[in-house]
Amino acid sequence: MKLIRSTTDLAINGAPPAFEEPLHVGRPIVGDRAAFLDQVGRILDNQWLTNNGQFVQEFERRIAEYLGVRHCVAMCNGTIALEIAIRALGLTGEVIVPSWTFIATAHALYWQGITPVFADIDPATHNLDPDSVRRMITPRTTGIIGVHLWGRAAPVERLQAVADEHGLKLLFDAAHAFGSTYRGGRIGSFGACEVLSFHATKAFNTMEGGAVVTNDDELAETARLMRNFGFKAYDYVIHPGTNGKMIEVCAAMGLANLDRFEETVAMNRRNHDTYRRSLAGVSGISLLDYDPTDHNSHHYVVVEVGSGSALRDRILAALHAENVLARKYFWPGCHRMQPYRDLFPHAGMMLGHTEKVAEQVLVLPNGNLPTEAIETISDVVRQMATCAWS
Ligand code: T4K
Repeated sequence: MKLIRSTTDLAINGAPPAFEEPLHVGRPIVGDRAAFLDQVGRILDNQWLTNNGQFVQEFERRIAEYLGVRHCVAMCNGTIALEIAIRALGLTGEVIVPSWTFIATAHALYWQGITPVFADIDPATHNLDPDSVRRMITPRTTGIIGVHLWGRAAPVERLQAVADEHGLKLLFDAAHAFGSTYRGGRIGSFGACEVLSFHATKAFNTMEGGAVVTNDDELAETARLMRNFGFKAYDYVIHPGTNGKMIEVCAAMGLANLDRFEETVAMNRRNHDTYRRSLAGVSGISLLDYDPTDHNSHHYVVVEVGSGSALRDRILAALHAENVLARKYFWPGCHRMQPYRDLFPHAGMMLGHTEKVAEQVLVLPNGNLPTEAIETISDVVRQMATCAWS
């Protein structure tokens, strides 16, 4: 990425863009490239490319050990892992989820004929509000999916209490939360199970990948069967299933990235500090805080723009003109996307915080960025915000 000018003039005013190449949110981190390439060579030599090969087994062992959980069942992506977890837990009817999440959380249910019912969030953390969850329970409700959004733990105990009171299953979409902790314990052991995504855009990636992690032996065994067509042994199928397997090359990428994960987190945290310093005191702009008492990969740089969508969208346009491809994840909220928009045309009335947050959020690039790039990005935000308020 080449910085081609400072931002005294904005590209939206006809100046050239600040960056020659686009800066992306979600640029993949490649850990130990040499180790990865070496492992790919071994995979080709082994002539064993998928179907529970030695790299997948080693990956599962290392992830389970890292998370302090009994089982890691690796999958081809986080969405299939969610679908398998939902099916393995026997969810039916309605399941309560936040609308303020990536669309996969809702689709994993709908794809299986289950209705996702959207509950509101706490605007301070962007995570599910257990009181709103309670209001959405009907006789058809069978479960709750909490999402640890931006890697910050959902209110685990309060959601568990709601689930217990009503005899519901609770699982967590931990797609953002690899390496996060909650009250000192690693995310991975909460609820009946937790589901990880190792997509290329995540802090820890296997290119494509995901996993169901759990301390429940029976659930893990069911998930293992389901990800491999229900095969128990050669020519012996004992369960309905699909193809959810992780391939060897993805596991090798994961192993190479796991060895460098703490470096990735340290880099993200430094970047976060730089953003915080650079954006300090800018009227109407605030960086969403991570809980300082818990560990977080600091992967997502989430800015909230105080005066709502008009200014947020102008800042976004200015950043895009500078070749900074900031995102407004997860605007407009799942409830405003199809098929849910038609299914629940009035859902917004129950989702006041979600609707407000969706108009405010801007996600900025993180990862392998020089300090000057972060300062330039922050300058663009500052100039646009200052113009708006003066
Ligand atoms: N639950 C939650 C809460 C999730 O956030 C996700 C996924 C899931 C479940 C499902 O897990 P997976 O089935 O995906 O494992 C991206 C990711 O595709 C998605 O994995 C992720 N969440 C979501 C938050 O972000 P898009 O539609 O924004 O992707 P896209 O193609 O626009 O790429 C994002 C940015 O990253 C772009 O600016 C380009 C850049 N990029 C992307 C890739 C793939 C690169 O620079 N290099 C790359 O290789 O969904």
